Amino acid sequence: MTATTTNTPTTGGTTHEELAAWVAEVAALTTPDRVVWIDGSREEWDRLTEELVEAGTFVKLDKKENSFWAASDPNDVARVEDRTYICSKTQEGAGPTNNWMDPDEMKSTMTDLYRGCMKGRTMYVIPFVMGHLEADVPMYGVEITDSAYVVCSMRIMARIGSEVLAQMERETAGYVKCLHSVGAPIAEGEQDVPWPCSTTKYIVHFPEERTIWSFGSGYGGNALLGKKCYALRIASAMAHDEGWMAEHMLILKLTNPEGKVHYIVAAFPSACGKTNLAMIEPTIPGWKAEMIGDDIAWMRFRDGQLYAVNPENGLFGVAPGTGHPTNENAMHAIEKGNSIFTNVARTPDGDIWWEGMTNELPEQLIDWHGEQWTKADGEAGKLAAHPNSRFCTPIVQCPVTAPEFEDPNGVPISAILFGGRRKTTVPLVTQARDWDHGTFIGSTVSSETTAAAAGAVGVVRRDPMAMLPFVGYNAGDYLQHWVNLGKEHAGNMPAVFLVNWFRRDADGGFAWPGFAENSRVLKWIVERLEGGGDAVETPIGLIPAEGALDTEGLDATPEQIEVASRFDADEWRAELPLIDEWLAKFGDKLPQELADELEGLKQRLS
Ligand code: OXD
Ligand code: MN
Repeated sequence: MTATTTNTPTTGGTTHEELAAWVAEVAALTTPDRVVWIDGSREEWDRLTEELVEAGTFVKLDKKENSFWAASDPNDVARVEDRTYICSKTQEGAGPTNNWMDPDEMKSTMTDLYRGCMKGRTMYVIPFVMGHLEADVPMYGVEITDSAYVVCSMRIMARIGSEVLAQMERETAGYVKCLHSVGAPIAEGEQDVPWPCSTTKYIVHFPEERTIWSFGSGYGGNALLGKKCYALRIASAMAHDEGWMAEHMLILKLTNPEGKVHYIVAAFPSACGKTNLAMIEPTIPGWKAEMIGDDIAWMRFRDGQLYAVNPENGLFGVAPGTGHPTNENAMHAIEKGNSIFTNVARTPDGDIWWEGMTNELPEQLIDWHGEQWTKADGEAGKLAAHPNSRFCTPIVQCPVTAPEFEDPNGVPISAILFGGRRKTTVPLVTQARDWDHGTFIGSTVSSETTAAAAGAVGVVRRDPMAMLPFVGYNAGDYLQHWVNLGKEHAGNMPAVFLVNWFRRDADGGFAWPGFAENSRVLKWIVERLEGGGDAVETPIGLIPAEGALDTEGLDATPEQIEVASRFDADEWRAELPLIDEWLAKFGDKLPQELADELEGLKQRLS
């Protein structure tokens, strides 16, 4: 794009010359009818939500204050990983797990797509910061978008608006350029649709330039560019260069009955219960859990210790499976309103519903397609909400949000948990022997796929550190970065654990009750951190010794607990070729330390 100015009618503006020039350049290319600088105020939210109601994108919910329902185009319901690119300067920079295209070629293709793409629309400019404005290094971004739905969602998910812009102006700050268009210009006389999008979709990252270009989708991680695109893909590249970590992890504060606090982070692939774990209500007496983050952790070393902050300001949770029986805290957060619900079902009296919200099916609903749905439909297996439907809610509304959420310096981390959704093989909990072993465990995390990404559901795929779709550079270099940090900060790295709540028993049911009962596993983990918690060595790491897990009052038979938590050498021997095949993908980028770990595992299992 060449720098040009534009005569497009504009509300707002900036003294940040470089930013002003970029905005003018984008406006000249995309030719919107008007440009609006977003101030982040309540008045602005009211105006935009009203406009979205008028446009048919939003339905105002009578039963939830200041809350709205939206349904996307049925072809725009999830992150599109096959359309997501890391356009590093070289293909090797993107590595074996990312789509790549030459950046110049991609820019040329997308510049053609962007030309005139905002015709008939408003172009919004959203100044935002991921993390805190008061951080030592504030992590600025500016998203240009032609979607008011994106503006409203970003106002929940990030800290946005005038205050951010004013600070950027004072500092003449650098920022991540995030360009988004739904890719649906409105021709003269043409009527807009409630959910504009395009059949051509590109979610593109230029990691060296810290730039994001997204086209064609209005949904979630494809469009709210502060989240996956910036806080994970671009931030992971920054973190690699600058010696920190940007991870797909929740942040949890645990307080034991003696009042001792531990902060842990946990990485799970999308839609594996991260939000539920982040808001867990322990079932064991005297224990307290509070949330600092539910999806992303940025971790930096301070005084030799690893500290985590949550760069986000909102929850963008998978709705189905979040409900009164499983996550009362999320329901309380939602109850307070100020939320956007996308692709969930509506009740006739203006509330929302999704599978798993209640044990009982409602009598009557309007499903996410806007069609009538009855209890009989539900009993016949017809879903009322899309499996990847979402609630978008301010994080501070959650009753278990810890005060430390507001601390720009974050919290010191004592343990990292990895998890996935596995019917077999992976025990309830395993502790890694040391950092390299923990990195090896993280690099081989596997899970059955879910609806969070487009594609088949239920297929086992490797998802290193739950970052497969989110590493913004060569995943071999990413693993090496983990290994290197362990060497650089030897003795100060968190302990690493692998968990699996999803193992099945002989009847095919879940062997472990999961949800709040996972607090029993957290208790053992904290005991291990404090030098207690009996464990036995196995070839895959340390697992709880018999009787070491607190199972008092647990509604599970001893056989089920055994099935959930046992190490099975045969299952692991069957797993080895799969791990072999996975790590072979990295070729000579596979860190030697991880190759050695694999060799060690093979020997211990032989
Ligand atoms: C998410 C995801 O939206 O991981 O958090 O897909
Ligand atoms: Mn996620």
